[in-house]
Amino acid sequence: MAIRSGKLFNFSRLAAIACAGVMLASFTGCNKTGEKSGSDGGNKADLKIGFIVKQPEEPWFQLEWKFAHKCADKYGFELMKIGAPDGEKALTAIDTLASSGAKGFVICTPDVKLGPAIVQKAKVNNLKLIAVDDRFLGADGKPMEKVHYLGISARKIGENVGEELWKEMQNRKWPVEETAAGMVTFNELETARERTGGAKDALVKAGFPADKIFEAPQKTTDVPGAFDAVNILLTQHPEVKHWLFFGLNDTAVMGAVRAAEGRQIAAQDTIGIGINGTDAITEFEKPNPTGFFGSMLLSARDHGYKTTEMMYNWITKDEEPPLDTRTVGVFITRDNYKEMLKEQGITE
Ligand code: FCA
Repeated sequence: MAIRSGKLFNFSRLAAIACAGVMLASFTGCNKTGEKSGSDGGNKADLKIGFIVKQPEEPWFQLEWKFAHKCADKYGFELMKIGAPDGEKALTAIDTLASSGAKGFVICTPDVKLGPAIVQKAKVNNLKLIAVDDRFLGADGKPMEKVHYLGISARKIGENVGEELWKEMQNRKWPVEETAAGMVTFNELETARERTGGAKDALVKAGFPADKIFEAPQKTTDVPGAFDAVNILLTQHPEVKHWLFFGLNDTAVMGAVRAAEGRQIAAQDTIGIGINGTDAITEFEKPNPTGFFGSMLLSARDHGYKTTEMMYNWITKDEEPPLDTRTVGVFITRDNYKEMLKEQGITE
């Protein structure tokens, strides 16, 4: 299932293709034309690198794969893309990679607590490993700082979300007394805690009352998970006229916005700001504005291409990547998203 189209791509179609692919086969690989390598002494076409993601149906992960694929195309190795929505599939995926002769893999794990098991499996199979997006947790519950990691500057990006929410609330001249914020949380994940915590702190710093920021814990990090969480919150607060929504990513905010719509809260009474900038596209493309106001567009190129390139250089040139690399985000709305997506190489 090669995702090669460089054209403006239809995320929902891609998602459907991905799901089908994931169900039909546990992994997909893309053969490259042979090219003799230098220092690794082998044929580059024989080199295999894995890229495992936790939610292959999410547009963000589609993009990571797309950029990882570009890296494989450039260097001429085989990329093995594997969707692993649960722990068992993630561990099996590593075995699959090992038995196929892969030399390393990049992974966004479905469960950060699997960190020690993944490290162990990689070690036994002599596979190099880079964690992307979600940092592993050790048995002591602390981040595994010795595992190479590339992720977002989660706190800073969260703070930007809070600042933009406040700015737009001022634009709309909403009185603080009539407004509340729905914070869709997923506290099991460090990067999620930092994002939502950063947004909350920035809102409070700007002057938003802390006691009007209500948590809506999502059980699953998808649209239904956020929808259910926010639906409960809206039932509890029928007095609120205007809502701000934020969460771990676009999906969380999309669920929140759908829940508000379900309760007949108008789009102009809702300001949702997500993170990823990927699921946001379908919202911005709707003819009439929805409550999904904006998103922090992350660099899928860095998360997909750069991690894969780091892995390639590590395997072929023994260049060890930095232990911790962080990426930034830029704010997009209906007004600038087309231009920003082009700038990021997401669309042409
Ligand atoms: C986490 C989220 C994704 C994306 C990524 C950078 O894995 O679940 O949606 O935001 O971090």
